[in-house]
Amino acid sequence: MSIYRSDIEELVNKSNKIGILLHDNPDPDAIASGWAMYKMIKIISPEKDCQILYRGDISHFSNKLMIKLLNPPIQKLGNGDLEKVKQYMKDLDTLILVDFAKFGKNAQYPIEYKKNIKAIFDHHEVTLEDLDSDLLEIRKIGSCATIMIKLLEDFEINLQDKSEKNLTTALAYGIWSDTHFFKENDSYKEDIDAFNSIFKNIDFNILNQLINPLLNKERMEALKSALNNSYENKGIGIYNVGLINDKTLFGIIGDTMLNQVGTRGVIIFGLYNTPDEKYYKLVASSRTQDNTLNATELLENTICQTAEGFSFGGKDHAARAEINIINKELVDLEELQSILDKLFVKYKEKINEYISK
Ligand SMILES: [Mn+2]
Repeated sequence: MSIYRSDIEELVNKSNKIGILLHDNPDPDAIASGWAMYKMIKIISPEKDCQILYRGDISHFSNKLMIKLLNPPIQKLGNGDLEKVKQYMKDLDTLILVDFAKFGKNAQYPIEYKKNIKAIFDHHEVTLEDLDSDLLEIRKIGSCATIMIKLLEDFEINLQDKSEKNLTTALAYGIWSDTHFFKENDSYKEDIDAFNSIFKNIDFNILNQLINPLLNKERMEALKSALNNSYENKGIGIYNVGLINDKTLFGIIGDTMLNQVGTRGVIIFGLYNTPDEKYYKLVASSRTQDNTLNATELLENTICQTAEGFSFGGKDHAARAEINIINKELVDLEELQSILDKLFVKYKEKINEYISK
C-alpha cells in the first residue's frame, strides 16, 4: 500500500484544519518527517490551516539543539492536561500520523479523535488490521524520513536548493539517528539511497553538532560541575551536577563518569529545572559496571533513604530516582547551591555507610 501525491492532494483539498501528529516526546525522525509532511501540504495549498503537533517533551539535548538550530515549525500540545488537548484538537478534522501508527501508550492523544485519522506514515512493524485509516504508507525500513524524502520527489520542491537546507539537514539527522548511524539490521538500502539523494544539501556543520554531543555547552558545564563536586570511595563515585535543564544529562554524565579507570559504580545527582512546573526535581541517576553492584539497590540504599516519596526504577546497571522538592518561587540560585551542597554531604555519608556494610 502506498500513498501518492494525488492521495495527499485529495485529502488536503477536502480538509478544513489539518493536524500532523507526532508520537509523544518526538525524536528527530518524527520531527523531520512531520516537517516534510507540512511542506507537502503547504505546496498543495499554501493557505491551508495546518500544524505539526506533539505531546510530551523534547528533552534530549541533541533534539533540543536540533529545534534550536533548524527551527522546525512544530508545536507542543501541553503535557498532562488532556482536557486542554481535547479542546485544542476538536477543530482538527484531518489528522495525519507520522512515525507512528496508533494512538496509545506511545502517543496519548484523546481516543475519541481516532475517527479523524486520515493518513498514516510509519516505518515500524505494525499490524495493519486494526488501524484507523485506509490511507497507509507503512514500510519496514530504517526511518520515516526515508519515506518522506521519496514522496517529496513528486512535489515542486528542490531538495538541493539552499533554502531547503534546514529541512534536508533535519531529514538527514532523522535517518542518521533512527538507523543508529547506519548500523546493520537498522538500516536499509532505501535509507542509504534517501540519505544520498540529499547528501549535497546537508549542513554538515550542524549535523556534526547534533551527532557529537561533546560540543554542547550545557553538557560541558554539567561535566565541569560534576568534576568539581565529586567524591569517591572504593570505586563508587558520587557527583553533584548542580541545576540543569536537560534531564538526559544525568544519564549521559553517569555513562561518562563510569568510564573512569577503577570505577565500579556512580551516582549523579542534581536539580532538574522541570519545564512548566512549579517545582525543581531532585534527580539521582546511578550506573554500575560491576556485576556485584546493582544500580537500583545502590540508589535504594543511599539517596532514597534520605527522604520520603522518591519515585524510582531501574535495571541492574542503570537506575534513576526523582522527587519534587523545591518550589521555584521560594528560592534563588544561591540558596539552591547551598541546598545541593548540604545534600551532597548527606549523600557522601550514606555512601560510606553503604560501603562499610
Ligand atoms: Mn522513526
